[in-house]
Amino acid sequence: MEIIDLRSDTVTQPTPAMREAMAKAQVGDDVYGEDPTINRLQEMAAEMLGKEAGLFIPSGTMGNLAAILAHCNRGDEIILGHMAHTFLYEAGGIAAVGGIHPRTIPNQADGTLLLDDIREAIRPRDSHFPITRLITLENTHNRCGGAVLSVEYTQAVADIARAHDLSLHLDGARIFNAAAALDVDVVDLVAPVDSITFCLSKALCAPVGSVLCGSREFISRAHRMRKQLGGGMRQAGILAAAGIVALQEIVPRLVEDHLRARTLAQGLGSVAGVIPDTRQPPSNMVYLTLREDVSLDAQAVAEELRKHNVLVGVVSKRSFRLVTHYWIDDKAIHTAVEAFEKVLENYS
Ligand code: TLP
Repeated sequence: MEIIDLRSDTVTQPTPAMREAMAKAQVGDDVYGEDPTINRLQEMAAEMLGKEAGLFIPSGTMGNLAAILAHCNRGDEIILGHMAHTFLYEAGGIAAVGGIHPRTIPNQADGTLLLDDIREAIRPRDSHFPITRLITLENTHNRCGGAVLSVEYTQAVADIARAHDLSLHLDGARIFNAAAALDVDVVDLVAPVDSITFCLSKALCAPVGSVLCGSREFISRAHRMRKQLGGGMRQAGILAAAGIVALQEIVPRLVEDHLRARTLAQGLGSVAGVIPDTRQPPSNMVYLTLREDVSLDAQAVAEELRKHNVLVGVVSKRSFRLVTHYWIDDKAIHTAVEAFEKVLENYS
């Protein structure tokens, strides 16, 4: 029986075209800069994002960490949202490894940080305080429902950064989803930021990897950080080959996942017992909450759904995240909604 795995887009398996490209990939030692497939992926990624250079990195977590280490010195402070992936889900790496002080300010429901909150969080130069060095945004914003930050908003934050001599990093794990949702050129969306990490291994279906992009000078600093973190790989062109296919073949179809997320939210909106956060999810994520009269908690509902071969992410005691991706078709959406109906009819 086919499993419908909506826990994340990280669960995506490589496509047949990716497996073929991986099998045929030309490889070399990337620590010597001699892997032609990695070099090609890095050039393609940088060009697609309008940045000078790119760096293939094993994961999104390491991409953000290498970027932040390349921007900051020990004891510096970065400003980021309290719901940022880097703050919540990256094992405290910036503090543990980098000695970097996270200054969180509230994320709004739409994933933004209030511009006044950012301005207020910037420290005056005074020896009592850490030095504010960097602002980090996330687009799309995972814990804010897959929310999408606009070009104008990103530019407004960049203007503040410039005015205070700070840098701006973007956790753009799903930046191509953001560009598809806004129907804008991704180059315009990331033009205001100094650095961006995006992931090949989420909505883009590749098995491994992220690419960090920025100026040539920044990437050469990040290259050293990647090495320090143990992320220098050897014949990893086998992985980069899948990334190239992802950029060529998966990026153009992401809007399909967003349409299916809407169909899913609308379907779940008619199921007694759950309330989708919105029936118009901004990208490929559907967040929903159990109604108060449902006697099971989210974990128990997830276990019941598993019996119907539907896997969902449990976010809290009474809420879920469902993520659409390449391997979720219309039939899977229908089956998932039916499974929620069957499970909840007995408990609400
Ligand atoms: N997100 C994962 C989990 O860690 C929550 C998921 O299932 O969504 N930035 C963002 C915005 C992310 O969503 C993730 C992964 C990362 C960075 C980290 O990427 P990896 O897992 O490659 O280290």
